[in-house]
Amino acid sequence: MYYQPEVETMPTQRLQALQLERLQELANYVYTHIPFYKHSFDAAGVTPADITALADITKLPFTHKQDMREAYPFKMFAVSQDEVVRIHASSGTTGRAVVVGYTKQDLENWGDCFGRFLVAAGATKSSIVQVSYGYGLFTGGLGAHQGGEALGCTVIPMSSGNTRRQIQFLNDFGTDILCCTPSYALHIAEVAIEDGYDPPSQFNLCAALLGAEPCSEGMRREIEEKLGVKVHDIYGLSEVMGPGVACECAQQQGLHVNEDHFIVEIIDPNTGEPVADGEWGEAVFTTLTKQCSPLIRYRTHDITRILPLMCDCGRTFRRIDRITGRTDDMLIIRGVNVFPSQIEEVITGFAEITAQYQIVLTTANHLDRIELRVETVADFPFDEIRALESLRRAIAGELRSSLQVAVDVKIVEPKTIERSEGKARRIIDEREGRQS
Ligand code: DLL
Repeated sequence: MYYQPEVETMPTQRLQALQLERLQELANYVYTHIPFYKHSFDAAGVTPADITALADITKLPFTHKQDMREAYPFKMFAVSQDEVVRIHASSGTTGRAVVVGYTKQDLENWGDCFGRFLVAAGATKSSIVQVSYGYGLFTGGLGAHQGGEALGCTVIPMSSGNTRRQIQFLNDFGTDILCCTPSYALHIAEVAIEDGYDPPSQFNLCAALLGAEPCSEGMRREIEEKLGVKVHDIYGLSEVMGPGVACECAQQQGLHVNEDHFIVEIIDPNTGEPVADGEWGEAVFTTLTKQCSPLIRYRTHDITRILPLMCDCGRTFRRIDRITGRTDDMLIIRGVNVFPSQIEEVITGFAEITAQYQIVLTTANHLDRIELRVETVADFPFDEIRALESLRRAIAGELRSSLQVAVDVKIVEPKTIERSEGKARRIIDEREGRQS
């Protein structure tokens, strides 16, 4: 039921005392080991000694992705090179790569954090865990891998891709737990069904730990039905740890943050001020135990909120709601703010189309134009113009009434939208002067 019960169910007061102790140590540690933090604390007029209560965290300056980029490659490392045993890095397609280092202890903590997720999803030592996140500089593959090994599971290091082989192993090895992105899980399910499998009755899967991208409730239900699994949303980011930051328990009502390792704050992204529990805002993380790449108040740009009530599962770690999107993903369609995940939620309500979609942004007469491409399920009568037109109108109408947005809907033939083996590319930005 728990991987580390004494920690995961720690009474709130004790947990907060532990967090404060660790935060004070961390403030000292970064101030004396990372010049960037010495400068930023000095510029903000704050010293480590000013942290006397957890609420004092707001006195500390934020860390931004740009700060990490400027520190490329190793200027934010707090330990000497002989203590660094692993490096991960972001792809760097939109700028310099963000490089994050790990000591042996960092890797051990990471394994424990992910081990907790596996146990929350029902895994035991005898489980077979198929890791179909990409291995490499991306944290998904190796992060899930060491969680499985920490728990003592049998880990299959599949990485992403080679979908038919994935399916063969799911079937032949009797995999219990699948770890990959939601869009890849859906793709695996579709290909398996196309190849004549009935996953719920033929596969032994009981849970899937899916994350690295948003997944609407509609998409979650579709994956659960098609694969016959319970889907647990898992959240993390390379800068903070990788997968290991927060995960849903069996209740599937919000993601428990590993609060002995991280402090989560929710702020108003415009003012930087904290918002009340239950209010939506940007998640900000402080790492409490990282040795190589510790971070103070890292701005994630991910939108979520704290769920104020205690969870029935007995874990005392607070929960964040599922990430609805990123502040930089928000589309403004004729003045209305909308996240791709909200569009996904609406379209997954239509049985005639799949959960695969793309949002194409173009410029027409100096105005943004938004086209939503969706594809029909294989048995939809695609050649019947009237059926197609009435479906198109129904989708556009539902988007208008639920989200108040007017979107051009284009229905395309089955299997024509690009499938993803990692994070899905949902937005194609072809607006003048931009590229995605
Ligand atoms: O995606 C780490 C990860 C791997 C998490 C595997 C979960 C599973 P990055 O590539 O640095 O790291 O991307 C981090 O992905 O800031 C979010 O915008 C998004 N993201 C991650 N998990 C979720 C999720 C990994 N469960 C960025 N729901 C984050 C929605 C997510 N978005």
